[in-house]
Amino acid sequence: MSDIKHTWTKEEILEIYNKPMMELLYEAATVHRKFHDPNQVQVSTLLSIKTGGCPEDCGYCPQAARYHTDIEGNDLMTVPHVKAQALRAKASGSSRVCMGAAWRNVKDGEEFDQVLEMVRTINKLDMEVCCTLGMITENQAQRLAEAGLYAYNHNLDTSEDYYKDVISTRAYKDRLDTIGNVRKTNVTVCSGGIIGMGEKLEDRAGMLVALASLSPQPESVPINALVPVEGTPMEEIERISIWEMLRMVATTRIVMPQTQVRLSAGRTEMSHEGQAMCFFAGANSIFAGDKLLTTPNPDVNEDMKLFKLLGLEPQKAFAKKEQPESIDEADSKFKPLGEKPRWTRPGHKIERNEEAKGKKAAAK
Ligand code: SAM
Ligand code: DTB
Ligand code: SF4
Repeated sequence: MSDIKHTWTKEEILEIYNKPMMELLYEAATVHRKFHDPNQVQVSTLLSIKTGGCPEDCGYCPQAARYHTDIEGNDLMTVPHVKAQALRAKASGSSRVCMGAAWRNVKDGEEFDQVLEMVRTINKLDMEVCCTLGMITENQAQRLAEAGLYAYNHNLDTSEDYYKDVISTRAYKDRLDTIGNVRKTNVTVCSGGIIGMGEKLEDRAGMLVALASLSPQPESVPINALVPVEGTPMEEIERISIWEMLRMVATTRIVMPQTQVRLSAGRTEMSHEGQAMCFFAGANSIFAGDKLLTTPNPDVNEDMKLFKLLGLEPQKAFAKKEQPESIDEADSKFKPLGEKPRWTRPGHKIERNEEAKGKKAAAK
């Protein structure tokens, strides 16, 4: 762990990002082989356990209640429904289930208790369990850890600078605090971001500086390409090219050598050849299943065909870290504290977010 560099500057990262493509790919592939088996790819299945109606204003997100998108909102799923979906995912070769909820932050109470039960249930199926539920306190992270959570996903999404142009309802520091709370437990950290939101290359580098400076670095880093969804403030942004994705994946691999780099949103737009190049450049995880949270994802049979063609194998659950134990609620050391944490709400104005909200009113 000690020879991992945490003190990258934006300039150093940009120098890597802008290298001639063949040199960049070669360097990334070399780092990749030193730390990972290049033929193993971790497969996660996303499950939206609570969809839509979110109070936040994330400019990219179809689940924000204030924008006029036509996703179908849903209340929290039941535990048996989640179990059935997890079994399906396992049968299709997935080693991890990642449960997403359109929440700003977790609140102690019945719904969180239900999520804890989902975590216990999936862990008992011998699958890695990940949650992405918004901001959490240290006590909530401890309770998730006790239930048997393997990973918590909370993205920085972009650089601290550009973040102010994307979200006004929470601050970058809140995101870092949640990641810090997860780090106080034995749950692994999954944190990455989105490219193609109109940010500068400096912002991509800035996000990598922030992620790489975490000690330890996140165990997994999802790289999403923006999926522009009608009704969101970013609906008209043009999709990024595969070349930008490749550069981002390769640079992430070089600055975070031990991390699992995950191809996340945007894979429907990538050819098999493009994805193969990403695997060569150090991507070693994907989100599988015909849906991400609300938008389409490649068919799982297509993914398995591609794996076969490339001689890739889905990584077994708990190949990187041993399975956590699931402690029953009755034996829990961490009782709910009913805290009211002071997550910030900067409240600055983001013109395009305001406009998208206005469109909703006009459409009614
Ligand atoms: N509400 C929780 C939160 O924000 O942390 C969890 C769910 S949220 C949808 C998880 C992540 O999905 C976001 O941080 C963002 O990186 C990604 N995401 C959401 N909408 C996206 C889009 N249209 N394109 C690409 N990535 C997106
Ligand atoms: C992550 O970085 N990407 C996933 C997962 N973590 C939760 C979500 C992508 C969502 C894409 C838009 C949607 O389907 O709603
Ligand atoms: Fe809500 Fe998460 Fe979407 Fe932001 S990204 S609007 S917090 S669901």
